[in-house]
Amino acid sequence: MKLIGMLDSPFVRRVAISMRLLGLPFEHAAISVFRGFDAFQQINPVVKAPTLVCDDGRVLMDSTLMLIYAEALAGRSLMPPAPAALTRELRLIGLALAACEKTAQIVYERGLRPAEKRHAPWVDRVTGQLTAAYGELDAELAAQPLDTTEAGLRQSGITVGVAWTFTQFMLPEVVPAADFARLVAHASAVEALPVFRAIPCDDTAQLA
Ligand SMILES: N[C@@H](CCC(=O)N[C@@H](CS)C(=O)NCC(=O)O)C(=O)O
Repeated sequence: MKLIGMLDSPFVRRVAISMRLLGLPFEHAAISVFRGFDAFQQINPVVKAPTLVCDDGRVLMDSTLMLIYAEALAGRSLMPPAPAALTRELRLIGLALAACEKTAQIVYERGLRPAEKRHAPWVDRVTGQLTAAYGELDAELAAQPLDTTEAGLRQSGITVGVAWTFTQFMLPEVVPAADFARLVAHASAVEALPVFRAIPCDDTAQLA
């Protein structure tokens, strides 16, 4: 299997960390959807990161769909099986993915759209959504912290940690760390784990 995409993309990074935790071997090609557009297009004409090239040659998109495949290959899941625990798990992952999406929208607005064409009400809307997602996540962690041991880590713990690190890497002034103490504590704990350290948020790239 080959995972394509830069590790400053939280979507790529959550797949890489999960596959490593699941014990699945894979190659990684750090190709940017922007600077490496032509090379990326040769592998996946849709140019979405992450892209997963499976051993049968099929090309998958969307991190959540890849994780379904990865878990089927590994024969085990990073999700809790019981419905009550699963709804919380899915809610946390959904909030973290929304935060990643909103962070990326602001990064794209700043990096790709000419200054004179930026639309402040849109940026304000997205910023409000981003802040709301992290507010909800911080409250969830205050009510019940997540397991941050490598043995006990679930998909929610991975995705929340990866999301927070991504936003702090890209937009620290938009989401002040001082306002989200539980998220800071969670991310600090998981980023210290060997599996997170082995797959760092790539600080050499500006845009995934
Ligand atoms: N829902 C997707 C989101 C993936 C995504 O938006 N990736 C960004 C990079 S962080 C991308 O491919 N951007 C280029 C584009 O959409 O044209 C997932 O979970 O994989």
